[in-house]
Amino acid sequence: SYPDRVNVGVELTDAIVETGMGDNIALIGNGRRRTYKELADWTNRLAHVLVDDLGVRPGNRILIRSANNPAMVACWLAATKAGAVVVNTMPMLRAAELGKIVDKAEIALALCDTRLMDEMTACAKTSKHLKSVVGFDGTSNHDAELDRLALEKSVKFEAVRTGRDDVALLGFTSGTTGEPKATMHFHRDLLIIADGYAREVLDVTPDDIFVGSPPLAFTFGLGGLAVFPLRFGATATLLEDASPANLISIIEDYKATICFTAPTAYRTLLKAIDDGANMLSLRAAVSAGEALPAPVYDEWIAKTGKPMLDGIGATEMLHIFISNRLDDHRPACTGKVVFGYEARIVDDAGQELPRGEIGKLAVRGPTGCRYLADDRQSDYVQDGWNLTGDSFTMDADGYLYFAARSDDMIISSGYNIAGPEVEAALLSHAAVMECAVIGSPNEDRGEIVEAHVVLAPGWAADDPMKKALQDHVKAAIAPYKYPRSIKFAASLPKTQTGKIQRFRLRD
Ligand code: 3SK
Repeated sequence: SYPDRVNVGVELTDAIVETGMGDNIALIGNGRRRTYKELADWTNRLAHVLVDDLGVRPGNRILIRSANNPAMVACWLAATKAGAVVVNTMPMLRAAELGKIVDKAEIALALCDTRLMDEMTACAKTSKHLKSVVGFDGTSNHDAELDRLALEKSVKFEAVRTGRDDVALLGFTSGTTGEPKATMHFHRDLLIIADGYAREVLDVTPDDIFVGSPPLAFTFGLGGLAVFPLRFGATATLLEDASPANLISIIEDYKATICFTAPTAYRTLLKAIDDGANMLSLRAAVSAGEALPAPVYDEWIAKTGKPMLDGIGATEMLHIFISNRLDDHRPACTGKVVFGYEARIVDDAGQELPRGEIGKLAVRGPTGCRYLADDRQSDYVQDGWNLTGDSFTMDADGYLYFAARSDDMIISSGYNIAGPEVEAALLSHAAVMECAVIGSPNEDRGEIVEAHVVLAPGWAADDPMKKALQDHVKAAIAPYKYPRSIKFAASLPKTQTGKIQRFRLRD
């Protein structure tokens, strides 16, 4: 239980200083280390700018656009201290994708790393909501408007006394249709994921050093790379370039103890171990975002002897709600519910199925789905149970085993990609007459985006055309969504009413 008035921005900074951990290193990134005291001061100065200069008031929504770096964390914490509701966004998003988020959340102010301004200002030009875009220096050299304003401010800031059930964060997810949905999360939710999952499953201490690849804009990354370390006076290392090579060198250089990433990256880490890399500082390798293949788990255990913890989370639930444990982990198993959560396996009518039978996963607990103004709320939450869109089985002892995604979402290297959004991008190319996008199983990435394309007359179905279509998609939407596989077809399978039968393409 938390007090009625609690501000998660304060809990992760000033409150840590007050417990005597002010000199602990909070953040490492862009070649600099920041203590908790420095982070508290930095975020207080920024909060002053937001309130005094930019007119931010409690409940205002602020978009942050950045790669993972200390400045992004500082902006997020400062906005939270000012009582704002934050929408963190990925650096790869294009103006049109940012525009959908800005419109949905009715955002008037964006804080943007100056290196990523182009798409943000392009978005502002066409948006009726976005009134101002203020640049910050993601390299932490304090060489942008927000930083210059902050330098003149006091390091003392009276944070807004937000209610524990006030919304602090809007986590965006694109859903199966590509139409973004915003999930509302309270101040207390952000504390609960740390005091639940991070405390119970990871047993975090101030000596821990976190590292990982998920973007802070994805609640998997925000939890694993900011909330969890900062809740316990531990250290977060933030990588703008989270390529496996970089991840490996950070683990080795800083002797990281907890890693958050997806199975694809763990495969690369395993190859690096063969080449002499030392991963033995990691006391927990957290894998989520897609199901962890048993061979990856087995190889990790064989090569490191350290736990690899598969878990499942969802933006709707904020973070991981089913997980293996440090002293109880097994291959091809997602583990048991995290403290405070319940799970059951149900049929299409919502009736609980006997243990061992495959059905829909239904969960409930202290965090849960609250979509912002969205009819899809009643699809996700039924009778108080959250339906995550995954099919699972549960054994007699409560261990849960993933079977499949129940919906059309493509999950590739931990990214959730909505097929219809890729289809829309392909269809905007003159050569494409019809197309259907599916997820195709792939050993390295879990799934890859595969496009089945019917070309308009006169266009050649050859490799240069594939490349042209891939480049076209990369330019239209976030590049990671591009179809790695393109298959040309004379026609697509359809129902009598003309609906494309994607399941036949999958088969
Ligand atoms: O896999 C996901 O979608 C997820 C979302 C939020 C937090 C954690 C995870 C694994």
